[in-house]
Amino acid sequence: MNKIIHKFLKEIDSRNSHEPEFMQAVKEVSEDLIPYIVSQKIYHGKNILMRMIEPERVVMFRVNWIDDSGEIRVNRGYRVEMNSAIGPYKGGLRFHPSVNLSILKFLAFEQVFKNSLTTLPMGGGKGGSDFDPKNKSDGEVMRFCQSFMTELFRHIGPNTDIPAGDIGVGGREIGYLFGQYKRLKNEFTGVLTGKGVSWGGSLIRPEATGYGTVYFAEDMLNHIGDSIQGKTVTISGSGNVGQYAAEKCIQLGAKVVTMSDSSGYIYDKEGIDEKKLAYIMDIKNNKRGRISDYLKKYPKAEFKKNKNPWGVKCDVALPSATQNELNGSDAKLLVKNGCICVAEGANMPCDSDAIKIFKSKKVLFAPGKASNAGGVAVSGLEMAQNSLRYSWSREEVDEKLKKIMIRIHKKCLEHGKEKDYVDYGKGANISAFIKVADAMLAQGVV
Ligand code: NDP
Ligand code: 2IT
Repeated sequence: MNKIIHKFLKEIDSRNSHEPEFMQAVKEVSEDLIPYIVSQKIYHGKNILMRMIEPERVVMFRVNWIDDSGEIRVNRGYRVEMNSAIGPYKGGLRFHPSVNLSILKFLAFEQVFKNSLTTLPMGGGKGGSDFDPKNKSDGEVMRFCQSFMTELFRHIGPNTDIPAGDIGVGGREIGYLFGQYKRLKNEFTGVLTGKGVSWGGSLIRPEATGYGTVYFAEDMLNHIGDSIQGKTVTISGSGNVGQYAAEKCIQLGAKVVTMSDSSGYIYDKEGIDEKKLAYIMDIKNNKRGRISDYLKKYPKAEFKKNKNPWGVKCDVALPSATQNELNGSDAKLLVKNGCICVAEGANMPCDSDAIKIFKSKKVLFAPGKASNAGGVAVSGLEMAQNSLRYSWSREEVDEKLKKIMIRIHKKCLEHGKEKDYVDYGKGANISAFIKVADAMLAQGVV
């Protein structure tokens, strides 16, 4: 079996060797899927995984815009349309200086599997730009978004490709992008998700990824007869996912002791309560400040510059910032300090060494495509509400989100259950694969 996997990855590598993040994601999925495919007559010999790895379409384009000093700036825009077997392309847009094709292909590839797990009819895609929204005025962000959409609009549509937010793209950016799409097309449609509630957005969409991640951690803990109540939790990131993961942990009676951003982490040993979290939300969302500003109001907390929080003792860890932010040494430290559960809020935050360590030590480990699927699931619910020209209440959406997370957990058990451990990664990969592969086979070689 190892030989077959090795040969397959060698072929993929010869085409994509300059894309390390994409290769990392492909390797992780292939190691679970190839043994399964080989064992199933309907999938074996159809080159089905090879077809899933090649994006259906990639669009790259120039984005010119003018900054506040009158200077002309040039950025690069992308949309990776990975797979449309089970629905229109769906996935976020990331604005961050690190964005390149490798990162967007890994994200689009993961999105195909994640969207399949949600049980909703959504294919997978991802896009973005190397534009850095940090330290830009609202006017600069607006002009960039308008220029970005002036090219992107011809490739997307409510039945073709429906982008949403990701790192650096929140409610403000979605507003500017939607405004420009509407103007260009003269159409008010659900072409983006994460919209404002008064103009077609869904209640709970901002909360959904973070809440869903905590619901999934709770599902894993419940499965072993435990719960998150009373647990100490470390969280990385303090953006959309980190903030609402913290909020749900607090609501469920857990103690959140860390949050971070790219400059370091804060450790509050007394716990970040609702009032303190509201202060963090104000710093990050309104003032667009740094996590270290937390100490201005809560000086008893500590700020560790340029460090990640994985050395802090915890029961549950929720990495919710970015890819490869938790490596093998971090995983060893977490295990040594008694961590029993890791649920990825971010996409691929744990590198492959870290995942191996969690599995070998039987730590409950949820891959992002399962645990952070609540965000795109509520995006799917936003699309449904837009089609119905109707909106559901907070309670209704939250109830649907909880049920979807429980269903994803069950799907992971179906193919990931081992003697005394659940391999959630394997369970997620196989369950997600089956739905997409069956649709691809039914639709022929296209
Ligand atoms: P935000 O932009 O709202 O927040 C990102 C957070 O992560 C910030 O605190 C940011 O710090 C930190 N961060 C970003 N890049 C780095 C880096 N290279 N090193 C250290 N810290 C970093 O993004 P989201 O919260 O939306 O996204 C976080 C993760 O969750 C991403 O992996 C994203 O793909 C994933 N995700 C998001 C979903 C969503 O619905 N938004 C859905 C599913 C997954 P700073 O402010 O200093 O940059
Ligand atoms: O990674 C993700 O799932 C997202 N950024 C959300 C995608 C979406 O379409 O809501």
